[in-house]
Amino acid sequence: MKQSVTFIPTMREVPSDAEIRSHQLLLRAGFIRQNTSGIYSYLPLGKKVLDKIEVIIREEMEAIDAVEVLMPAVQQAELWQETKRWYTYGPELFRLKDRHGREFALGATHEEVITSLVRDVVNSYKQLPLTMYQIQTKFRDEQRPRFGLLRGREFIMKDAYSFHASEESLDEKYQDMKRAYTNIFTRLGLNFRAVIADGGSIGGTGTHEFMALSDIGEDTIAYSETGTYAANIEMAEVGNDYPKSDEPLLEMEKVATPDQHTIDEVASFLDVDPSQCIKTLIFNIDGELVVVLGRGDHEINDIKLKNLLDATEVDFANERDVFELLSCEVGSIGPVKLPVGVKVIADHAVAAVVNGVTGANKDGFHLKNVNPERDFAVDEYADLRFIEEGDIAPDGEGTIKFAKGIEVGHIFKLGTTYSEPMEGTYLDENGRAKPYAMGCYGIGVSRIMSALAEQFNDENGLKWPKHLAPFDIHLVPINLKNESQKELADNLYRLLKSYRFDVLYDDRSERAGVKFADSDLIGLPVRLTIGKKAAEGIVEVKFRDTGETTEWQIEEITEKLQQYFERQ
Ligand code: 9G3
Repeated sequence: MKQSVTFIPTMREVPSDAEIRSHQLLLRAGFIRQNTSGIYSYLPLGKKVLDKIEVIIREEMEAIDAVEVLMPAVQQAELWQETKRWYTYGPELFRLKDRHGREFALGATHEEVITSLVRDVVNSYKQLPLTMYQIQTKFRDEQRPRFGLLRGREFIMKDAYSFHASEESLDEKYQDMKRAYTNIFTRLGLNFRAVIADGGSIGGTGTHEFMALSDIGEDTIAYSETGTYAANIEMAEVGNDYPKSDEPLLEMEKVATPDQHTIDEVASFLDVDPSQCIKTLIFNIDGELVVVLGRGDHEINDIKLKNLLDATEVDFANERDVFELLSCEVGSIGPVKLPVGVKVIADHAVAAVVNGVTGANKDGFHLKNVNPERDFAVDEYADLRFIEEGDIAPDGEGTIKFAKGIEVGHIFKLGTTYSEPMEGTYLDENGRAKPYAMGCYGIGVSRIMSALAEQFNDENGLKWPKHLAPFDIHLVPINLKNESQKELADNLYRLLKSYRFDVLYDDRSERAGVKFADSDLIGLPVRLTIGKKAAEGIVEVKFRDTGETTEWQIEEITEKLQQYFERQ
C-alpha cells in the first residue's frame, strides 16, 4: 500500500487527554481517532490490527466447535424485561425509541438475544450442545470512559454463548473455552494470567478472567510466585490456618481512649499491635444491619461478604443507623453486648485473637482482653478478608504477589440464569422440559489492541509483534527524486508484493528524518531503507523489535524476509 494514499495521520505532539502510553501511541501513530468521549474510529492501521486479532480468535473458536453468527445491536426492550435487566440496569444501558415510540436497548451484551433465538429452534436434547459466537460492537454508557480503547462506550467484543443439556456438558465446554482462550492470548504474545474471578452481577457459578499484565491495568490479581494459583483480588481465597497463642485469658476491662477512633490510633494509644485489635464494621446488607468483624490489620472484602450472604446490595451502614443500633460513634463500636438479634459474622482470623482490643460501644472507651466466644458470640466465621502480598497461596504453593491487569477475557458458567426466566427449554430423553444450562464467554477485541500497544512499545513508538503488525514491511526510499532509488524502490515493492508480503511503501515527499520517526512510531517489524547504496543494489534493513540494522543485497532480500517471517 502506498503511504501517500493511506490515511495515517501521525502526530508529533502527545495529546493532553491521553494519560497512558498505549492511548498516546495509538493516537500519535494514526491507528485511532476519538469521535467523542469513549467512542473511536479505527483508522486503516488500527483496522488491520483488529482484523489480525480476529483471525486468531476465529481459528480458536472453530477449533472447539463454536460457530459464528452476527446478532443485532438494536434489541427490543421486551427481551430485557423478560430477565428483568431492563429494570436492574441503569444509565449504563443505552436505550432508544423507534419512530413508533417502541423502546429498545443498544446491545451491551447478548444473553437475552441469543436465548430468544435458540429457544425458538432448540427444543430437544438431541440438538445440544450448541455454541455460537459473534464479533460485534457493544455499547455501554460508561460513567468515566478513559484510557482510549481500554474503557470505551462503544467497543468490539467477541461474545460466545453455549447451550447444554447437562452441567457436565457445560463444564466440558467451559474447559474447552478456557484452553481456547489460553491459546488465543498465547498466540497474541500477551503476557497474561487466567485468574479465578467473581461472577459479578451476571450470576452463575464460577468464572475466570484473563488478565494482560500491565501497570495501568484497573484490576489487581493475586498470584503465587512459584505456584499456579492466580485470582482476581476480589475473589482470592485466604487460608484459615491462624496460629492461636495459648496465653491465659485475662479479665476483660474497659479503658478510656479519649479521641482515639481508628484502629491505628487505638493500637498505638494502648500500645498493642493492630493484629491484636478486632475491627468492627456495620454493613447494610439488603436492608439488614449486619456486624462484620475482622482482625485490625486486615481489610474486609465486600465482594466476599456479598457472595457469602448471596446479597444484592452491600453498603456500609450510615452514621444514623449505627447510632440507632449502638448509640455511639463508628470509632467506638465493638461486638461485646450487642443488641439481641443482630447478626454477627467474622473473618476466620478473629477466632485466633487472644486478649484482644475492641470498641466498648461507648464513645471514648475501648475494651481490653476481649476473647471470642467468652466475651462475644459470632454467628458465622468465614473467609472475609482481602488476601495480602506475602500470604501463603490458598493451595499452599508459594507466597502471594500482586500485579495489575487489564481484563481482556472473561468466561462464565451461567447455569439457568437466563434460560429459566426466558423459558429456554428442551425436552430431555424422558420427554421432560428442562431449561438449558448455559455458558457465556467474552473477549475484548478492541481492548486487546490497547493491551498489545501497552506491552509492545519503546521510547520511539510501537513495536508490533510481527504476526500482528498492520503491515509486514515498511519500504522507505530516502529520495524519490533520485532515479536509481525510485527505480529500486518501485521494483522492490512489486517483488515483495509478488511474494505476498504486506508492504507499506512510504512514497511521500517528506524528509528522511520525518519518514524514520513515523516509521518508528508506527512500529512495523522490518524497515527496508533505499538510500545511497541503491545503485549498488544494497538495501539497509532495520528490525524494529531489536533496533538491529544490517545491509542486504537485493538478490537475498526475499529469502531473508521469508526466514524472518517464518514463511515457506
Ligand atoms: C448491561 C450493561 C453492562 C454490562 C452488562 C449488561 C457487563 C453485562 C456482564 C457480561 C457478561 C458476559 C457475554 C459475553 C461475556 C461477558 N456489563 N455485563 O451483562 F446491560 Cl449496560 O456482559 N456477557
